[in-house]
Amino acid sequence: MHKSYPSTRVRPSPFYEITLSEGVTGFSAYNHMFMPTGYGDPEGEYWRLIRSVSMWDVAVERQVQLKGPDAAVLAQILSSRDLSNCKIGQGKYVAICNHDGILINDPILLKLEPQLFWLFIADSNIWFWARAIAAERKLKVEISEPDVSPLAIQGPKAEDVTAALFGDWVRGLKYFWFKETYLEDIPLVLARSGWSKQGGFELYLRDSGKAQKLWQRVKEAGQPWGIGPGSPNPAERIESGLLSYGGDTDENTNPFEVRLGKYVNLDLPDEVIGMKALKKIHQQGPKRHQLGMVLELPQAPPPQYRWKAIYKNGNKVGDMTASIWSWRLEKAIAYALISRDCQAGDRVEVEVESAAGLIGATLCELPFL
Ligand code: THG
Repeated sequence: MHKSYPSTRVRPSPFYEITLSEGVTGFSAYNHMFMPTGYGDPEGEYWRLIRSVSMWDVAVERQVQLKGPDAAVLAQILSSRDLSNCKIGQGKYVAICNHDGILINDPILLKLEPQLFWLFIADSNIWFWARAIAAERKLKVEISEPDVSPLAIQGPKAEDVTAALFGDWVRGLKYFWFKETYLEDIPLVLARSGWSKQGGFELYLRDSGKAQKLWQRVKEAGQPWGIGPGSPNPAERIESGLLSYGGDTDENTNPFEVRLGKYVNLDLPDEVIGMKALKKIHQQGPKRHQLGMVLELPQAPPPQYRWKAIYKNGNKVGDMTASIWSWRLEKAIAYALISRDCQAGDRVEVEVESAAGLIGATLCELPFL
């Protein structure tokens, strides 16, 4: 797939043209692609996701394909989660760390065959990383980017829409499990997955030439439930406690600091990258943790209210990494990456550029909802 693009700088999603015709109003850059971020009605798009069903072009969730006799070995060397019990047809949320135990991606890993894996990566280049590690460890594995583009269907009615398209068997699919299938002549992988806690599926389109047709079929099938275009939703994901790698993490963040400790298996062998460091970090105790924060702000925080210093009793104790207006809570909420000395219930202050200078906030446990 790499070679067929005009440039590596910005690569088009196969849904790009159709999102334009749907009235997309903004994009973000992710994995050298443009990801739609909205269709002009943030509150309407939020409630559609919470109350009915939304469809998202998330082709930016690019795959790194591992194929060959050592594919499973490489998948495990890259992941700090034990994959020995991962079945064919199953996906797992995994942490990829560097040699210092720092989080460098948090993909969903799919095991398609004994020697075939896809890593659905967040926004950092794991294609290079996997190739370098495979070469250094002399592994027999081919690393490539397949022609696979995710389209997400998310919301409480997502299951009805997906069942209308594929049949009632989809209702029995377990979380992160998937099945290779077709919609008419459109080759797909169908997974119960997605970056929201409202329930839903992801359709992994295996032929980018059929993107327009897939979008139209999903849109038609979703009409009875009021489907409409959307995008990964910043308010819902913060309410739900989902991590955004690169947004909520910095170059020193380890998985224990951002609530991924439950996906780290410290009994894995030291050949797993970062394992030695992770054991040490765990033993010494991570310095920071990720908490929620309710801001003393009666309106939506402006977009620049991210990566702002948090103070307690005049000392810097952490950073506010993201903030948003929650329409369900009717509060300005945020994520804090903050010293373990601070806990839920503590009152802190956030350094933002406003007439007030500092704004008050109260720490809380995640998720908010
Ligand atoms: N879908 C697919 N690939 C992806 C994403 C996606 N790759 C990049 C990015 N998003 C990966 N990040 C996440 C982060 C959290 C979750 C999924 C992808 C998630 N977490 C749940 C939680 O934290 O509660 C459940 C985790 C679990 O139970 O194992 O769903 O969206 N294809």
